[in-house]
Amino acid sequence: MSTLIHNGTLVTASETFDADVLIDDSGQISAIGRDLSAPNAERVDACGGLILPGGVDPHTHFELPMFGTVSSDDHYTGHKAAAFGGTTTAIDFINQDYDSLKDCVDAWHKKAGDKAAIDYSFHMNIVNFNEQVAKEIPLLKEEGITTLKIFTAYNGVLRIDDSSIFKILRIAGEHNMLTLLHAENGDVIETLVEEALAEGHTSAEWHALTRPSWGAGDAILRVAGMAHAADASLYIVHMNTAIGADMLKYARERGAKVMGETCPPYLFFTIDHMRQTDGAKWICSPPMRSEADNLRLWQAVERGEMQTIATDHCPFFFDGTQPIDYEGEQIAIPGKELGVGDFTKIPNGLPGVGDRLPVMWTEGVVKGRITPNQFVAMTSTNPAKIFGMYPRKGALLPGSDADIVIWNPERKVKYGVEMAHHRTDYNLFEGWELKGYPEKVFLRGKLIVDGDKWLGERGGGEFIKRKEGEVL
Ligand code: DUC
Ligand code: ZN
Ligand code: ZN
Repeated sequence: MSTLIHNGTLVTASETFDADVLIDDSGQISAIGRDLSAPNAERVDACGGLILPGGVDPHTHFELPMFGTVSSDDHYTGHKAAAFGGTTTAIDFINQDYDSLKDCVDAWHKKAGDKAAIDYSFHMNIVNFNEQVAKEIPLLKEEGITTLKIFTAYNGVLRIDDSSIFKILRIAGEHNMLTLLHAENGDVIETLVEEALAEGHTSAEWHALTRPSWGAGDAILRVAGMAHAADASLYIVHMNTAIGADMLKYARERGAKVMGETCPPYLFFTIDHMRQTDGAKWICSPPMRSEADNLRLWQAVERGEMQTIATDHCPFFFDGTQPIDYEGEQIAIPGKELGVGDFTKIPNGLPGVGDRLPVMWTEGVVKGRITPNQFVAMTSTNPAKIFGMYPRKGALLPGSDADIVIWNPERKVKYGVEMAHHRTDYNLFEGWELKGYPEKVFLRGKLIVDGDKWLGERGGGEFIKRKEGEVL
């Protein structure tokens, strides 16, 4: 059965125009135009709202083991929350838990396959580098994985040395793969954490105080320099600092193929939130900074110095001893309470996959900081292009998957944990008045969210084999 969406205004990364969208029975867009005639199609009235390509979140961590617990959204619950917030594709990170990268990929498929409720893909973390891994990296492309992630922090766990980073960048450059960078200074962090604990500093804000913001700046510049020398492209994840934004701009102006991503919390919150009694709610890495950092990051978003807005969604309960109701079941998953009395034991990560579009629309578009087209570019089209899924994803074009959000720009909501659908017990935007919200969400032509109703299903998401991406 084909579907005709009418009475709406299309918003793409570059244009805004009134048109109908015809979706064929294979779930692809077959035509876009005014007053399309499709007598046999089911008609969906957009009620004068906006028609956007589904959001693409290139940075999530579902069911990620950490500090003796696990992030509390899995590939079903996290996908459901994403869909309610207008996101129809998410890219998760594979842990390098086995010697062979193929085994790591298979393990992540096993975790996600039966649960996925939106379309999805994976990046490969490289936390151990050797000859065998070097040989296997290009083979990931056959699996539809064209991106790697490396870390300059988490000494002894995730971090690799600069020589390995340079070699990985060279392999990636040679094979047109993109390397993602978690940029902090692991040695400085290790020293400061040791000292802080020895001096009895245990509260949440010490998580930020032991991770100085210049560490992001130095790591970005250093690795951008290596990427330039390796003729490779680089993408800085979860940018949280003014100095990082400055270094990104510096590197791009000098021809390095470097791109940047930020996440909504870094635009609004500061270390002062971590000083509150519930400060653990804001603990993630890299951490919240200052108002000056918030402002510089907004400036980078507004000016297009930053290419994407993702979430780094990695939720934990604030109090994992108290169950919440989730789809009629009582669920409690150990969370931030594990670090009461020791900030180094608080699981790192925040909820956000469902917050991204509604929060960025209100704070970005309604407040006049970005245009609706910039909003679509940063939350959907650019991630699809950078990560090799365009124009299948991130586009409203004939032949694109009909991942479509009917967006009601007039709908006002009081946002918070109840609306967000994340499987956790808190939301960072609790009580925020938002204007603009998804009304209906389609995944490959199938209606999966209708107002407050969930129509999606476990296993309804498809793995997207990605191609080489673009450098924006
Ligand atoms: N940072 C977090 O806070 N959580 C998961 C991974 C990461 O980089
Ligand atoms: Zn990271
Ligand atoms: Zn992350």
